[in-house]
Amino acid sequence: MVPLRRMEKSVGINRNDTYAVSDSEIQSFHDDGYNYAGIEGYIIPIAQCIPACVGATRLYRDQSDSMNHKLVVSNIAPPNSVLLGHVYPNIDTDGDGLIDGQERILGTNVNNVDSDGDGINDGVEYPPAGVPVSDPLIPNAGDVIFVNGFES
Ligand SMILES: [Ca+2]
Ligand SMILES: [Ca+2]
Ligand SMILES: [Ca+2]
Repeated sequence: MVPLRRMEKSVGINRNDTYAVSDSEIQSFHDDGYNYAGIEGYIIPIAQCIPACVGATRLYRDQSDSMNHKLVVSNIAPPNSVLLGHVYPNIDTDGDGLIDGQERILGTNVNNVDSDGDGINDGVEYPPAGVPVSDPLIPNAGDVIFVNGFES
């Protein structure tokens, strides 16, 4: 996963946005007057989804308005757009706190809240944000990576 970075540029009372996924894009937009504004989310790089990531959709930067770019989630390229990468819909089939796309990347089961059957839910072992506490695919207490969130 790579960070999707928003960049903004004030033009009078308006604010224009664009989005960058690489250092070279950030530099190029910065040279054009945009300033870094923060991470909007994480996307799967283009090269990791060839030929396709199951269930993922393409994310494009629509540049039809040269100043104010929009994000478009579609498998059909809009005119004047640049493919940034791939995204998964915010769907958590088994309700364990990890969206289906993240479970596919981790190798855990999208239809089972506890893939390794050790009594601890996938989303607890590998929280969507923060530090993983144990391996959601190894069903032993001995697989603990961090105890109470701290390195033991
Ligand atoms: Ca899930
Ligand atoms: Ca699961
Ligand atoms: Ca488990």
